[in-house]
Amino acid sequence: METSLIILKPDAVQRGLIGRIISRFEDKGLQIVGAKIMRISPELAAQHYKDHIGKGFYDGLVRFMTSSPVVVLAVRGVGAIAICRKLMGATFGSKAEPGTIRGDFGVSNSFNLIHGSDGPESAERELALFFGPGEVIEWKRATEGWVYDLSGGKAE
Ligand code: IDP
Ligand code: MG
Repeated sequence: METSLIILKPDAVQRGLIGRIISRFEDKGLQIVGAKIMRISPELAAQHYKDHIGKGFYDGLVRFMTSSPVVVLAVRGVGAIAICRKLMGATFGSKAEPGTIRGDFGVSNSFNLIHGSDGPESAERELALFFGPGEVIEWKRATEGWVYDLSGGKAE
């Protein structure tokens, strides 16, 4: 099982898309194991986006991410990190395919609704930035055996 750090960005929250976006992950069969609404501080935004420091869009990105509340999620499943990125679609709303979150709900390249970890190391780093001890909950889904084929002893 993998866990991805997902952020519903300020535009998603302001536009009333929280429920519809979370539904994309639930509909797919992924499990929500952490969730909260919060305001990102400039310091946290800088840590989260440290790889983008110095890029032309960086200052605007930090202003955007700190401008209004976000919803952060920990989303779990087999291969969840790559599955979440696929559900999100390409970075720019103008390019993202229909059927993806960015493709269906937005047109902007900077206000692109959602963040998702891009690999196992960044997921681990980002989850630790946004969730404290005990905030990611281990819970057993009653439907697990219908989401995954567990007959072989592991989730298929
Ligand atoms: P990702 O969110 O798809 O992983 P990254 O390249 O990691 O994309 O960029 C982080 C965020 O920075 C993007 O989601 C977007 O909000 C913003 N961003 C990236 N490139 C640009 C750009 O060229 N113009 C404006 N904003 C950008
Ligand atoms: Mg990225």
